[in-house]
Amino acid sequence: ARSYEYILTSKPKPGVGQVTLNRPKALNALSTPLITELNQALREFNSADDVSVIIVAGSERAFAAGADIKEMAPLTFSEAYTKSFIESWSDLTTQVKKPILAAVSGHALGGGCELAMMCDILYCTENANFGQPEIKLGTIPGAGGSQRLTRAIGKSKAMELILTGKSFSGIDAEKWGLAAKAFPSYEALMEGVTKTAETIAGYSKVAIIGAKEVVNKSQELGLRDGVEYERRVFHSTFGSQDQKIGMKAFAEKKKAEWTHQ
Ligand code: CO8
Repeated sequence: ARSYEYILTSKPKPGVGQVTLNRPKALNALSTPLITELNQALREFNSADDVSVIIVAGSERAFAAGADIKEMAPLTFSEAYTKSFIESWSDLTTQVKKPILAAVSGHALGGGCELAMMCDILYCTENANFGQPEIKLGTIPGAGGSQRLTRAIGKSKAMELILTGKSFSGIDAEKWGLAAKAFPSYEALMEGVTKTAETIAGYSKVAIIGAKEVVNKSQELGLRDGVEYERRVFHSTFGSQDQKIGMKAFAEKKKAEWTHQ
């Protein structure tokens, strides 16, 4: 595998690629070089035939403590605007077709919280520390936090969190529906996320990618257009080999052997 400075990559299970943010001295603060490496690793997993699902994790202490404040501090408006500062962070949501599971332990603040919310399934520990504290720095969320947090937990709560900069726990994140599940420990989190990734990777890649695509469309389209979009993709699955294989295996009471075609 390629070697990176700020991230680690691994394949913990068949069909599963993992990126672990690894800049411990800065609590995984998301500097431009780190994001560049993350995007590179995600692109490689996205095109790798032996990967169906991707995990993005941090350390036990920090998923990511935000954008790199020291890098941002001297940035001028014209630099930020003309160079589209932060835009490449969204590569995760625009370039990667395979599901991405976030494993959040410790701090997920500012851009760290936003990165976790860009992922397709968010798992965390009960005492994970989420928040959008940008207001304390004289700025506002810049990587989708105001949009994704509001869609996930509703306007009043999101407004309160973004205007006060207060953090919230993994228990809250689960209760409010931001996280799919909060686990009691870091070990349980990593075991749980890996197990879900393995389950998903056991299905047809064609169906996995279709399912992710249609669920994400629900965030963009109105209900009528969304349902129609879903139906078109559903229809198109009948053009795959795996739909035939899956339904034949069911009728014969056998395990489906996917071709991913
Ligand atoms: N950027 C750069 N360095 C950081 C960051 C960060 N976001 N977070 C932590 N670090 C560094 C610290 O400076 C420290 O370095 P050093 O040892 O050299 O002093 C090291 O990591 C360890 O941190 P602490 O000593 O502070 O550790 P504590 O356990 O005492 O505290 C906290 C942990 C509470 C997480 C604390 O570090 C903290 O408050 N960090 C900043 C959190 C924050 O405000 N994040 C939001 C940043 S803004 C943002 O993400 C905007 C994203 C959207 C982009 C919009 C652009 C306009």
